[in-house]
Amino acid sequence: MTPIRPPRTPRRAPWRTTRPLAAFTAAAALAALTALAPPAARAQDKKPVTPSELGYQAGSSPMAGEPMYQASNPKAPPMTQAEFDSARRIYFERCAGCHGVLRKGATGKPLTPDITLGKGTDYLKVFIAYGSPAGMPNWQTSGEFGEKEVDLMARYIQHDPPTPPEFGLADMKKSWKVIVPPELRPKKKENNYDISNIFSTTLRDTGEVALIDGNSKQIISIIKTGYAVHISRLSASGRYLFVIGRDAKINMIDLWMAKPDNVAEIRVGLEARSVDSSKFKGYEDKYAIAGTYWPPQFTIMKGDTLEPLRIVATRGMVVGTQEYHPEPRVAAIVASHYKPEFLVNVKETGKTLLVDYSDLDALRITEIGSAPFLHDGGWDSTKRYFMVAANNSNKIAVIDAKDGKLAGLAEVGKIPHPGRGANFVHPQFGPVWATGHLGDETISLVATDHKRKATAFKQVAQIKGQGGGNLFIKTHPKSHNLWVDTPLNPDPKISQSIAVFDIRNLAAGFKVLPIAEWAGLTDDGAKRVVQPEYNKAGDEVWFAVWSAKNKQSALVVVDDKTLKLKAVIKDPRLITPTGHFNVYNTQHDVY
Ligand code: DHE
Repeated sequence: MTPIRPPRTPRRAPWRTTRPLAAFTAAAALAALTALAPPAARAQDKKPVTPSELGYQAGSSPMAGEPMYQASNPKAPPMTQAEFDSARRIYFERCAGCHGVLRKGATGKPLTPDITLGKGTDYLKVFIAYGSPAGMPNWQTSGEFGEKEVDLMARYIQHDPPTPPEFGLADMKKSWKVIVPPELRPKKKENNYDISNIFSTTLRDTGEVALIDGNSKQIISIIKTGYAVHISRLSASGRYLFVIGRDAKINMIDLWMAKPDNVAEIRVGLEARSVDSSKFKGYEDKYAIAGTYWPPQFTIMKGDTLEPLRIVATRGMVVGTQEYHPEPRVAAIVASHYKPEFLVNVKETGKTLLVDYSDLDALRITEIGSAPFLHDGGWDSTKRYFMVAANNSNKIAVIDAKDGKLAGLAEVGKIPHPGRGANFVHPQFGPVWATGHLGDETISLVATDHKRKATAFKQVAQIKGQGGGNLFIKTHPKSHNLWVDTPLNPDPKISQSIAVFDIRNLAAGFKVLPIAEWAGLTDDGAKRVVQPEYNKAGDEVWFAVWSAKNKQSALVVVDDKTLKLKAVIKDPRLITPTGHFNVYNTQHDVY
């Protein structure tokens, strides 16, 4: 399953049975749905949830295949080991993204036995079958589950949640491989590529990255990486490329080799999304860091070999409520330019950890609470302020990396999703950083000049884009264009095109470029246009046209000045391209 597929779209699952929903009537469903949630939650349930928001959050977890201990609750309806294993697999593939690994609740509601046992099997079956206005998919009526699976899941969630295994130093070391030791690596660049203009393109469903020469637009090589690879980041020197998969596997690629390839790899957990490397003066390329969704922790590694050095758990108290959270996942990580620190954003607790790596034996961590759930973000133009989306709170938290404190908490639109955001100088408000939103069509501009006290770190303007379902937004210091994608919008016209604004006259609205159409793909299907990314010179913009695994995809390159098509890159090896990362811009945090 692709994580962004709207769950309400019927699709035949491998475990699906075809028997009709005999036992439930719509009236029974309604009664059960109304009664399941406590009154406060019911009020909140009225908030409409778009399929895009839902599908995006409810990504499949790679932990479905992990063996886990079956803890039977004697009060829960019995299950055989085979039933338990099958339900657990479905849970991790379909439910964990929203309800959490330990079922303590995240975007979805908690499903622990203290809540579910009192409801009973019949009751839960109705909920699973029909879904809820709060966003629970209608698993049976959409055709995703058969009656058998609904019954299985209703029984499963009354048992104690199985806990996936921890993943400590010994496990990491078992997975760690130094493929080419530092002393055997090139002493100088051994290829003729302009490596600062290489793009690392995620090939999501094949677990690979394509390295593409930004100048010739030719594929240099396709490199095997982790499962459902997520992002690429560069070392401070620009020599090493770090790629992380959803399965928490990190690949370290040496761009100096005659043909760039993996020189080290490691797994730092069972599920992950973020990786970076130290950038402060004197520590360039010295350390790498990766955060994991499971176990909830981050790991600091040697920058040239990925040898794991320090593992730090992120379990702890949630900001505000100060309740314990057992699985706060690590979201975006960035390396500070002001201090020898990593900024580690912890999703569920709503905290940014400033991790001082100058002494790994006496690790100092400054904890800054803002709001849940911290997800993605980027630097302001001065690289002093890290702007991170608290997506469940509709806020942007501004972390001051120089003074080590929260500089502001800006109210923005519904479910901000900036990627790394976009910095430009607004004709009226001065320097601003912009984010789009998954949940609405607005683009929020947050002022970042601390000297303009009245507006600093507040939303100063909102502009309207094509629609909701935005994931990434981009500009470049040399450009006056602002590019806004909408790959999760349910309307194919919108998900297959891009909006471009002229920053000098935002009030004039946007132009729409039909990127997917320009790609000239003949297959039908999704063709989502995703993630604008500039080349090093800042004069062309690259987009992925992301089709299904068995359909043709492409990369489309647009001339930033003329807004005309410049190139289409097609190759049978470009399967499910999603993100693409220009070496220079990623290395220097240019966006
Ligand atoms: Fe991402 C960044 C998590 C789904 C493409 N994604 C991130 C980051 C996090 C994250 C925490 C920030 C990393 C950092 O900066 O260190 N993404 C998640 C999820 O939990 C989620 C919602 C569901 C899931 O199961 O993974 C999710 N992400 C997606 C997608 O469906 C996308 C579009 C395609 C894919 O690869 O699955 C996708 N995410 C990306 C990209 C970035 C990213 C391209 C980097 C953006 C950048 O400009 O840096």
